[in-house]
Amino acid sequence: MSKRIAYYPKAAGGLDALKASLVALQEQGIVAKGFATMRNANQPEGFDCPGCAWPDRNQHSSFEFCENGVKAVAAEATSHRATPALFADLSVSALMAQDDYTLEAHGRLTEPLRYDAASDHYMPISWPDAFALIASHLQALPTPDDAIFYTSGRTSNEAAFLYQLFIREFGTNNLPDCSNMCHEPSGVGMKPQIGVGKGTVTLDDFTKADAIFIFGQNPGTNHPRMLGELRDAARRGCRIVVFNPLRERGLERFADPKHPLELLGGETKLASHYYAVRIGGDLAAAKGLIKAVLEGGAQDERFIAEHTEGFEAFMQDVLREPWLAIEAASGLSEAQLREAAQVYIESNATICTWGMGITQHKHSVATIQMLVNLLLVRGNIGKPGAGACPVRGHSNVQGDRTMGIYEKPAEDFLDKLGKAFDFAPPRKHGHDVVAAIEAMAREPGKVFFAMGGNFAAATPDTEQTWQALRSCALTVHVTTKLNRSHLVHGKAALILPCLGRTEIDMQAGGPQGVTVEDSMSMVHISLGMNAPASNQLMSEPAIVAHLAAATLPLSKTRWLWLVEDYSRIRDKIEQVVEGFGQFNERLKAPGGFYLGNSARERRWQTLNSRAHFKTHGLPVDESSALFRLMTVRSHDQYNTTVYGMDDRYRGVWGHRRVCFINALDLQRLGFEAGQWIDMTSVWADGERTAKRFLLVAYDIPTGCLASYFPETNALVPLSAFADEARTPASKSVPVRLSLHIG
Ligand SMILES: Nc1nc2c(c(=O)[nH]1)N[C@H]1C(S)=C(S)[C@@H](COP(=O)(O)OP(=O)(O)OC[C@H]3O[C@@H](n4cnc5c(=O)[nH]c(N)nc54)[C@H](O)[C@@H]3O)O[C@H]1N2
Ligand SMILES: Nc1nc2c(c(=O)[nH]1)N[C@H]1C(S)=C(S)[C@@H](COP(=O)(O)OP(=O)(O)OC[C@H]3O[C@@H](n4cnc5c(=O)[nH]c(N)nc54)[C@H](O)[C@@H]3O)O[C@H]1N2
Ligand SMILES: [Mo]
Repeated sequence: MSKRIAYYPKAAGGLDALKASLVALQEQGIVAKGFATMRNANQPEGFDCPGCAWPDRNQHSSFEFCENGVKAVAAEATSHRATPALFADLSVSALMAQDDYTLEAHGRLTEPLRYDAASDHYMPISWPDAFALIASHLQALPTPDDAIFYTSGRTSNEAAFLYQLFIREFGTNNLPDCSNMCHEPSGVGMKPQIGVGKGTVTLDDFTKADAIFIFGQNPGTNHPRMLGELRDAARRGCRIVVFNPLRERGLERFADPKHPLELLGGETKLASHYYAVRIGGDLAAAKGLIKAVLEGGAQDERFIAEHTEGFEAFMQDVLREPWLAIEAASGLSEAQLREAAQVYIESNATICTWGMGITQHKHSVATIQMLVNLLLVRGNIGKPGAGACPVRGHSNVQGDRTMGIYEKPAEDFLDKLGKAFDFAPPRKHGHDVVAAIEAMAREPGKVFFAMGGNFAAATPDTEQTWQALRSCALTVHVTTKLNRSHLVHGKAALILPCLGRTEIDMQAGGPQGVTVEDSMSMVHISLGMNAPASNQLMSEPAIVAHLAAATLPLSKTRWLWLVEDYSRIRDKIEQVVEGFGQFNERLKAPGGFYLGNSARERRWQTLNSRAHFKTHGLPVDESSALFRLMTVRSHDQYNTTVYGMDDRYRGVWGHRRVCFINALDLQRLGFEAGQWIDMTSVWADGERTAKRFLLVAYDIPTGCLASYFPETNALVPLSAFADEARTPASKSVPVRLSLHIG
């Protein structure tokens, strides 16, 4: 393994992105199939890329190249298989000793598997026996609330809708999902403020904005197709203003692999202004921007008077906030903030985008509300080229929520669901991710069921989460590939292998398509085209239907009939979910249809039909003696799926256990780059340590550290989460460092 850690001088994208894609296809043994498959990614007649939730341009005809999209597709279309022979060969303890990269590299699972405690091996089980086993466990629970049903965000609308229906007919709202760890604060913050919890912009707005402000997001790695929009925007003179503790290569310069000249070395400068805000400093930074706007009298008086509420009190609070306090909390100078505010003032239409750098903090809801305040103060919601753009992660995480994957469902949604399927849905709110872990740890004997994802690795407080999962009576994972969660199992355990997006989903009524909703509320169809990885795979909707039929003998829902033809499921969705009228019909339009957004039309669905300014003080930093660690993604991973050991744009090769630190901090500690350290997080309930990380001197503000997740999840205390939204605060872990011994 190479130990080289070096600066990466080039623009993001370019030839290196093409090379990396080819390597990904080679590693999966699918060069020819890979190219054929990629031609169908994000095409009107193709499948929706499982990579991320960034939208596609309507009816585009040319192949939209995306390196990390290729990796995501290649990982699914791989030629490698994890067959029962692998599990006969390796016990669960033996597999446990392998790292995440190796587990992933075993390839696609081919048959349902049951854990055999006597031998500590997974063994094949038939689908009917698997369903019967789950049904008997569920039926034996003292109350339906003893079951927990997790969802990751790749699950299609059809599967998600059936899944939540099954769970609610079974009798619980215990529906934690990956959103709880992701953009939950965006919805929680925006809903009371502007009446919607989703982004208010469409792709078209990116072609009209005068300025785009990007907070806490790394699109070069996580939403590479966004770089194409930023490139075009920069080229027509739109100003791109970035707030990020790290100088992310993908936000600085981009060479679009679709343009031959750029492949040969031409490139576009993206960010016109880059501010290395300190970790957790964005609320203060946004408040500083607003203060500069107000001091210059540059607010949009007309919009404020016509559409908003609470401006006077808000303005007084902002004007009272001392610049010194803003500077200390943001890590940026008054001059820097005034400079950024000037860009904002000169722009007639501004978009604000944000990602995990904003949501995964204790004060994330307040920060998001301050970003929305920033937009409102100059009327930047509900006009072309302007608006709020929380950039979602998983390709259908937004759609899953729309379909009812939510532990706190609206009464109105439950009313309609109960009416459409003739049953009485449970009304008591269920567990989110953090509460689910607490409940499993507190009360042994539960059933944990996961529709995708990697709960054991993605969640905080690894030790406590693992203990929680291990105290379950049964754990079940519907999945495409082997991951850590299948090995950290309950007394009984099942792995149920399913079809992926890229594969043909054949049901009694012929090949089926599924639908997804992207980050900008476009709903469209996704049609697989590859032969399934094994002839024993079932689709997610079919798995839910068979499980429901086995578990709920008295259900009035015609489960198996519904999955013969998914348009039947869509007819039901139409009856229950707002905005899906004539669902099947409207899907026929190439590129699908737009769900609409009331705030975009300046209809404020709040209690008094106005948009609200929300006043917030600066967060208090209680642990200034410690470092603040942000746990981020490398360029070679998809959440907990590790594709490789490099992080090209940050110049890291061959390592994942690294800790980025400012050279001044190294000096202060008397440490040197290249030394191995342990990180210990300090929290009210005690200390947690993760061992053996390589120090890398990096351009990051002093007092701030960065490292990759999931390796660092052991450090995130379960009770460290966002106020109101309860999203783990995995971007501000208070830690100290010590030299690693041994
Ligand atoms: N290839 C690939 N694509 C992905 C994923 C993946 O893992 N791999 N994951 C998907 C998912 S589920 C999601 S949610 C998205 C995630 O996409 P991002 O939101 O880009 O996620 P992170 O890598 O966690 O990066 C967060 C960024 O925020 C910055 N940051 C951290 N703390 C702060 C802060 O306090 N303030 C500011 N201003 N910035 C901060 C970091 O330096 C980093 O640049 O991507 C999706 N797409
Ligand atoms: N410390 C720290 N922790 C974090 C984050 C962070 O930034 N820092 N980010 C958080 C975020 S934003 C998110 S969204 C969560 C992600 O949490 P999860 O969604 O739970 O995790 P993933 O790694 O995306 O799940 C990957 C697994 O999904 C399965 N899979 C892939 N495709 C399919 C499919 O089509 N169907 C099914 N059934 N299964 C499939 C495969 O088994 C694969 O191993 O992690 C969170 N955890
Ligand atoms: Mo996410």
